Amino acid sequence: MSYLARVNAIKSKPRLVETLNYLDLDEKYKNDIAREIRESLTASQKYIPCKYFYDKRGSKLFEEICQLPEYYPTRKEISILKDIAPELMETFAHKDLVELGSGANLKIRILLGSVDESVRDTLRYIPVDISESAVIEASWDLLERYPEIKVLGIIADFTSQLDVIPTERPLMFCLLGSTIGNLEQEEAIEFLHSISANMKLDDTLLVGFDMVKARVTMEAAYNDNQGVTAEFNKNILNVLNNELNANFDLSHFDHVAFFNEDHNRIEMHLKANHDNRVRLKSIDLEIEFKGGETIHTENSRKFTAESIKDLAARAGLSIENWYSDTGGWFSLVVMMRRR
Ligand code: AVJ
Repeated sequence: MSYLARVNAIKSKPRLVETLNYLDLDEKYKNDIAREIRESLTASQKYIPCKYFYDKRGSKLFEEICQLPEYYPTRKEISILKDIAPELMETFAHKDLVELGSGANLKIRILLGSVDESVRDTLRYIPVDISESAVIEASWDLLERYPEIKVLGIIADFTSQLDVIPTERPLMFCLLGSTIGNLEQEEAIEFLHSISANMKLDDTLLVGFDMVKARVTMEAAYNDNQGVTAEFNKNILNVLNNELNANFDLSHFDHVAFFNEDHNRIEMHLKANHDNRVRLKSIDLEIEFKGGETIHTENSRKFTAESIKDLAARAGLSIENWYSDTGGWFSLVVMMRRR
């Protein structure tokens, strides 16, 4: 079914969906992107905030990345989730499952699939994502599988719009896929802090962390043989072409990804392969690129047990449970608000 058909199908089935909300953040989004891109492309190290990867095509490409043989994080996280789902969901009746940066709903399906239909009947799933297509398709797909569940889809930038999430019911926040790794240390602390400020004492927060491991393994995950990650990276220029009426020529930029040891992070860049000039018509901006110059498009931080404990402590969270695969490549950590 086409995307639009799905949207209409959902709208015509209010019985299935308590409220599938489309928060009208369009205006705000337009202001944000104009302001942010003006600032980011005129900085001395040019950059583009990585949330702009996720238009419809970008979200699809990321789904493809998750299937790549080199991209281990999704597979590792899913294998851990399968093991721990029954334990995590044991006392979950009548709660909300809030997924920040939901994308596709594969992981949530593992959690929901581990409980009885009678329990699912009492649950509500709240996917929060900046990508409208991701929220709608994930919600629709979930409702097809589990018509008894309630879904409240929220299209929002969860790093700055946490306040739009209803928190009156008991809940578990999920921040999976090492999404937290996109934030710098101070941003991550502040973000986790704001989540904990929205948590009641019995609420939980499940966070997925990709761990530091052999450099070759990490670098291969961001330099796949089929070039899907390269396409994903370059697509961010398409997003600017579409949103800001820009004229980036994608063939003028090359995908670069490497592990930066000083910061324990994979960095992705787009490297100009010769001098070129780009015009962003909507914001009346012209940018020059020297051959070899890069646009920094993403940080994906990798963690250690120490750095996770430090992060939780500084965000006012206590660690309740810790789950890893046998190789220690990925960790799922259950946190609660510190009393
Ligand atoms: C969705 C942010 C967790 O950092 O690994 C995948 C995004 N970028 N390949 C990650 C991503 C390049 C991904 N996160």
